[in-house]
Order: sequence, then C-alpha cells, then structure tokens
Amino acid sequence: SDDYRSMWTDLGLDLEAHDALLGVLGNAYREIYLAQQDRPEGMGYFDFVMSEVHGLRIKELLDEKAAGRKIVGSYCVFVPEEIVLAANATLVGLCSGADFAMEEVEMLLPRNTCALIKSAFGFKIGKVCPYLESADMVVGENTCDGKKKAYESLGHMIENLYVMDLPQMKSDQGRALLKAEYDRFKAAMEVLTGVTITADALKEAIRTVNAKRAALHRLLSLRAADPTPISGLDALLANQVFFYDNPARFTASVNAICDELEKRVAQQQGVFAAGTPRILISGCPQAVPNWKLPWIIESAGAVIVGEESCVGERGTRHLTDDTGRTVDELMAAIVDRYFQVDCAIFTPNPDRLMHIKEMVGAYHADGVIHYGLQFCQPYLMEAIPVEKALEDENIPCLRIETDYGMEDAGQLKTRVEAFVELL
Ligand code: BJ8
Repeated sequence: SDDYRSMWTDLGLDLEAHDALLGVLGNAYREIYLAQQDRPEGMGYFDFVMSEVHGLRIKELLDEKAAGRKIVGSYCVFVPEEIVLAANATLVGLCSGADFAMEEVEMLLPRNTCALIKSAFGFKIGKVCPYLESADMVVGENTCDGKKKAYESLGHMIENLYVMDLPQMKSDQGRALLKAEYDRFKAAMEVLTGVTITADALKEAIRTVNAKRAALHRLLSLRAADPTPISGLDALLANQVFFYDNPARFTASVNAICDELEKRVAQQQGVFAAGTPRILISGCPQAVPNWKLPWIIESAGAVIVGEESCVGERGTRHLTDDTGRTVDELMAAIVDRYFQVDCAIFTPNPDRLMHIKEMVGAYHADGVIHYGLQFCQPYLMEAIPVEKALEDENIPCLRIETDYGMEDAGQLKTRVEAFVELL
C-alpha cells in the first residue's frame, strides 16, 4: 500500500531494491509454502505474518517507537530477550537468509565468508531491511571469528552497534564472563531506555519468553507422531517467526495451531503418509527466507521431524527459572539458562552431540542431515566427529555443505534422494 511505501521511504529503504527483494520472497513463499498439501489451517496465521513481514509488523514496531519504546536488533540467540523486555524494549531477530548486493558485500568481506554474515552486510548495504533500519540498537556478539571481525566493519555502517563478548569454554571462567557481559548489557539497556530493570519486570519478561518457548515445545513434540501432523517447512517457519513476532500473539497463535495438531494426531492425519522416512536436521541456523534445504528434503520423499539448530531446539529448548526474588537471582537464572546453549563456537562441545542423539530418539528420526554453511568453520569442523559418532551408533548421517545460491540445488537433490533411499 501507499502507506507502507512512505513508511519504507522514511526508514531510508531503497524502494526499488526492496521491491525486488519482496518479489523474490513472495515467489519463493508461494512455490515452497503455499504449494504444500494438507497444511494445518492454523498456518494461515503464519501466511499472514509472512505476507505482512515488512508491512504490518514494521508498522507495529514504529508505533511502539512513537510511544517511546526502543527496538533492539540481534543476530544471535545469546542476546537475552528477557533483559530487553524487562527494560521495556522489543527484541527482533535480524534475518540473514538471502543473498543481497553481493558485489558490494565482497568488497568489504573476503569471498570465503559464510552466507549468513554476507547476507547481514547485503541487507544493510542494499538498504532493504526495515527491521535493521527500525532498530535503536543492534547487538553483535563475539561468537565465530567471521562474525567477531565482521562487526568491526558493520560498526561503520550501523549507528548504534553494541558488541557483546561471549565465552568459548563451558568453564567457571566462561560462566563468569557471560555473567559480566549480561550485567554490562543490562546496564546498556537501562541507558538506552531510561528504564531501571526491576525484579518484577525481569520476572514478567522471563515468563513471557518462557511461554513463547513452551508453545514451540508443544508444537515440536507433536512432530514425534507418525504420520507427523505438520511439515518440517511449516515447523521451521514457526521457529523463524519466533524471532520477530509480538511475543504474546506468537504464543497464542502457536498454541492454537497445537490444538489443531493434537486433533490431527488423534485422527492419525498427517502431511505425509505414515512410514515416510524421517529426518532430523542439525547444524547452522536457517534464517528467513532460507528454505532451500528443507524444501529439497521434503520434495525428496522425506519429512523433517526436528531442527537441532538455533532456529530450532538449540535456541529454544531451555526455559529460564522464574522463581528468583531479586534482580541478582533472576539475572543468575538467565546466565544459567543461556550458558547451556551448545553452539559450535564452544570447545569442547559434547552437549550438542548428546542433544542430537536425544532428538533422534524423541522424534523417531531415521537419519540426520547435517547442514553446514560453506565457510562456517565451527559447524563444518564439528560435523565430522558428529557424523562419526552417529554412524558408530548406526544412525545414518549425511553431511551437506552449501550456501544461499540455487546453483547446487540439483546436485543436493540427487544426494538427498540417494540418502533417503537408504533409510
Ligand atoms: S549461538 S549458531 S546464532 S553464533 S554460520 S555466522 S557460526 S560462520 S550463526 Fe550462531 Fe549464535 Fe552460535 Fe546460534 Fe559464524 Fe557459522 Fe556463519 Fe554462524
């Protein structure tokens, strides 16, 4: 609409480039999502969210800003939404799931940088992300070397970039670093918003985020059924929308879908026939609109039953204890909760392998497809021992290394089909 166009212009977006991006996004959504058979009706909510992803949701954020609320953008699940909400601000995930302005990006970053990082730069340089342009503060984090160094360059393009340091080992010193960094972040949020974070506000924020996670847990656990009541593509979408929807509305909408899915499970109604080979995806995050690999897998006669990913269970599986009574106790609970996230930037990282095996069992997966983004050292390196450990337990594993381009789609499809045949 014209309203949206003037909103995008005011945000400083490049309208022509933005039209091109929305065109590609809309086509991909139609071809990949709307073309699916027997989708749960509740997915209509996510279809609406996606059709308004740069429209209504941005308008809501701008209305919040007009009312004095701050918007904080993040690229990693280590940025605690609880602290942001407790300071009366809103957290949005900044999606980095599509290539954009690659020629300009490659003047600033080496070619052998992962697609996720390049995409974050492309959306900024191309002026096509209204979330990024709405943010009053953008939080970067020292995770992999690629991101850590990229934020130095991104800092020249983004006005209020805050960088959070993160530990690399699950040691006492590592925990102390995370605690110090979360305390520093809390203080930075208080400065940004002018709000002093109280125990009551923290408690309420913890409950809001836990409710969002619990709704997702409910949805994910229903995928253990055979036939599974929801496709992997649709479940991934719920995991993706988790990062930028209004928290309370997201929770209510996911719970409504779960009511429907429970009926489906009771009636043994699924999106794929019972007995369809079941795949667990494990590895790098899949941000909107990176639907390439799940699309290939679910067009190859298999169904995805779980995501061991930050856009998935690695990001949401733990709840934060809300029983503390003081700010210090609640902050300690937040540190405890996030310190369990088993990102491959940690060394060693045995919990991740345990979680993969646990998920294989819980969702009755027949095999694991390890998804590694090209040039992502943490996950590509970890993939090799993970594959070996799984195969030692007779869990078939296929290691995929890819990017956001479609050039390798045919070759990937052949490999995935051959793998599915074996299951
Ligand atoms: S907690 S997974 S969201 S860092 S794909 S940029 S690792 S080279 S994204 Fe992540 Fe936080 Fe960890 Fe999760 Fe680097 Fe790899 Fe690129 Fe990556």
